[in-house]
Amino acid sequence: MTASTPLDFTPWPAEYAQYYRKQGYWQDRTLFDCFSATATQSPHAIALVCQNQQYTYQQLQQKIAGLSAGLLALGLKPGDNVVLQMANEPAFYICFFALTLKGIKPILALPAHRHIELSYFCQHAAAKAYICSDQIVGFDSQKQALQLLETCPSLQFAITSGSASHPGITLLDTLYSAPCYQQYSQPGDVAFYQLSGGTTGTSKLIPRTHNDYVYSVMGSIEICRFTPDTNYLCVLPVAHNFPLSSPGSLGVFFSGGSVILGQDSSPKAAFELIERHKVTVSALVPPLALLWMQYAPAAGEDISSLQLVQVGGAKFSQSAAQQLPETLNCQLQQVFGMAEGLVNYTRLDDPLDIIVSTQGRPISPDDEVLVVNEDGEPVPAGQEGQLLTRGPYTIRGYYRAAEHNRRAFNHDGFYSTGDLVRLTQDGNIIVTGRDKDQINRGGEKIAAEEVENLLLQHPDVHDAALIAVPDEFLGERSCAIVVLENQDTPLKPIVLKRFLHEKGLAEYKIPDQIHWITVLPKTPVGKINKKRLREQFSSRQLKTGSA
Ligand code: OOB
Repeated sequence: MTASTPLDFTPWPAEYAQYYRKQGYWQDRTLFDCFSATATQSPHAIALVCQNQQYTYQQLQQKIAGLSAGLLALGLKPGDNVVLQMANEPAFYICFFALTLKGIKPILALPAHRHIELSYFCQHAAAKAYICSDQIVGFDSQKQALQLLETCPSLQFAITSGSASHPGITLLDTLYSAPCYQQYSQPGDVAFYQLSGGTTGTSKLIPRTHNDYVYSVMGSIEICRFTPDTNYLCVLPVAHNFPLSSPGSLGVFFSGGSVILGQDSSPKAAFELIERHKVTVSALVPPLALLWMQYAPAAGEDISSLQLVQVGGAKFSQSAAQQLPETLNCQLQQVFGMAEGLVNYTRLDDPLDIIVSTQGRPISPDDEVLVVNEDGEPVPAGQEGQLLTRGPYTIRGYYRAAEHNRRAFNHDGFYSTGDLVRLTQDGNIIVTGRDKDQINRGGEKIAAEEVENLLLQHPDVHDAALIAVPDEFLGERSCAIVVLENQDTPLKPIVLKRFLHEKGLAEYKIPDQIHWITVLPKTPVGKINKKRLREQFSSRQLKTGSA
């Protein structure tokens, strides 16, 4: 009932699967098995705190099993796909475990996703339900749900965690039934889908199995030394791979600590939670780390419980990395990971110069890391090249993306990350750049092609290119270079921004600045010469009139 077709999921070759089991990486336990192990061992320990709500492991486990029964009673079945879009609230974890327990596969949308992204996920995966939060700031998720029900034929249910709903939308709270612990998912099955940052079109769906994900979490727990004493503050979006699994909230649940959920990542709000809940560890993207560091010296809150701050998702500058331990009076760990699998960490006992100048090394001794030149040949340590990887928790293919898979995976099953890196003599990775058409806006990934295609739909746009330009705070911001149909008729950048917004594009993908050009420079083979554009526009400031 839960078997996936080859189109949906590219399994690891049998000899690899066998090897990963033999090595003890794949332990044939489901995500819920791991949660339950903690609930059995420490039923009364606090698993989760959010505002004035608090759950012990036992309470959370009962909620999960109760909801899982209700989801089946509603009409969802093992093997179904659903889109799960939640803010940082306890219902996310309850839904996540309840769905995966019953072999129903959530697609982990981010709170920032809007109609374009959500309708694509629903349609591409023939999703049967859309489950959303009522608490996504500035977003009417119920209106969105009704719109999805209208436009996506596969969608049968829209469910909200809110307390009042439009007709046609089910309240999550009404679904809880008597707990049912029967599992409908095997450890080797796809448990859920993460989303790729994307390079072409909309994000790809990343099928993660119980076995591979549990291993990545367990390996991370060991490296980051999560214990029952860990109080983990989650302020990044709950569903993102970093705060979910590196070791993230799942790492806390599998090791018996407490997750403190924050809705506001700004330093004041976060520091109050750190003080109140004696937070020991948190995960941040670089711009947020910078904000915390700016605020810390004059902060009135006591953050002395903080032992470790993890920074990842985008390159953290060496100078900021150097200052963080002293400024926040805790240890720094750099995390270089990807939703497709591979996660690298600097180790807690690494010398400081490695922690500040590298992005660490893989979780597993059997993560294979290749750095190759443009011909696919390995380059010596110290030399820059493209990073390819293969291993016990790195996927072998995206969901329903045969053509893209041929480009993203080589014939030996290595995933081509699109990152440019250099390996140090001792095996640490330094991220030096990128060979994919993507903008990394402070950890949020934007596929240039997706935005370009939408810009081209505007009747006044003749040609368009989206590039990354340096930004002091975000690392990179996005800049659209546009050729107008009629160059004598000026257009205001705001018109194009509004156009993209009205199309239903996530806000973070809307270009930070827009410039006009008479013709886009081309390479000898006729592709847009983005390198030239970056050189030309990198020093342009954000100013009125340009954006
Ligand atoms: C994490 O996952 P994704 O899927 O949102 O993005 C992956 C990409 C990487 O391929 C790389 O281009 C970039 O984000 N990246 C970094 C980085 N961490 C991620 N680039 C430079 N330095 C870093 N430290 O972003 C993610 C997943 C799990 C753990 C941490 C991050």
